[in-house]
Amino acid sequence: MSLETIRVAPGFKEYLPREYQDLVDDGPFGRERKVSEVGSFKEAVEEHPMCAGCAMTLFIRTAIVALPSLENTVIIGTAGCGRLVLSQTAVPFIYGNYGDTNAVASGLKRGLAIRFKDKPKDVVVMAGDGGLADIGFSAVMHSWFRKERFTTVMLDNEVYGNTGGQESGMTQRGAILKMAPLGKKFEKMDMMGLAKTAGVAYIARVVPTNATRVANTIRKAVLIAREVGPTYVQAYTSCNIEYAIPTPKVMDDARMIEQQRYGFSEYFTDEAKSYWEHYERERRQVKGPDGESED
Ligand SMILES: Cc1ncc(C[n+]2csc(CCOP(=O)(O)OP(=O)(O)O)c2C)c(N)n1
Ligand code: SF4
Repeated sequence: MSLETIRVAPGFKEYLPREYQDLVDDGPFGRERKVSEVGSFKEAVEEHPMCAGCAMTLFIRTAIVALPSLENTVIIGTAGCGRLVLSQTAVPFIYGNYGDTNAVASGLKRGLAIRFKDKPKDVVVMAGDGGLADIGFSAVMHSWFRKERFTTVMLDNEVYGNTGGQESGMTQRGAILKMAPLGKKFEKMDMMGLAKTAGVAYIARVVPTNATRVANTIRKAVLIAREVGPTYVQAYTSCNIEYAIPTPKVMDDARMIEQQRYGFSEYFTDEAKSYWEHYERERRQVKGPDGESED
């Protein structure tokens, strides 16, 4: 989406509906948004048909608001629960075939770099653990080895949620699911370790218990991908349906899993680290001491 598509011709604004005026004046485009603003504008994510209480929705909503440049971002998703929200956001969305996301993103990112030489266009893959660690595994790994400059976000609910509860490579060993009634026999895949081996520039693991942290992680991942190389964010986005987590307890589960085995962690290559330190120094000079985060 280009800002040009919402800009109003001089003299016409007062004749437009109030909500269109709001979109131009206070909408999410053309400026940095804070997570505390979620709910004060509706155009980033309006509505979605996901299950009540689904933590994946919460994560995606925060991640979309945190994108450094909404109007210059394309999201690639695929089959799986996440696309039910992703296809309803105000960010252009491409529905890749299941397993193809990182191949589609590679071509798109390269094409955008040729077409828009002077304007950064960000590409972000957001897909489930089945889509990325199982069926799309090869395309993910090769995009990382090729150092493609886009961000891969895994919505890790540790199950195939959309198809009713099959185990994925990211399911914990021993987990019993509707379609894995004997319990998973193998360990959860170490995708963060594989990302490191493949030379991914920035790798982070996060749980949506702290919206500011999610936002800062996504922003960092997208900006580092823009300038340095591939980035990977692995987010625990529990499936309350397949793991039978009572809706009011979804965040209790998230906090417990975070404490037990999914604590926030991040890794930078040397190049990514020095780029990020430079970025934060510059930003502090413009915005003051708190420039790098919303805390
Ligand atoms: C090539 C292909 N194989 C299988 C499917 C069927 N399918 C749709 S969604 C899905 C599982 C989604 O699981 P995951 O990627 O973990 O996302 P979640 O729904 O858990 O968020 C599968 C196997 C498909 N759409 N295309
Ligand atoms: S099936 Fe699970 S992951 Fe999918 S929308 Fe429902 S709670 Fe969320």
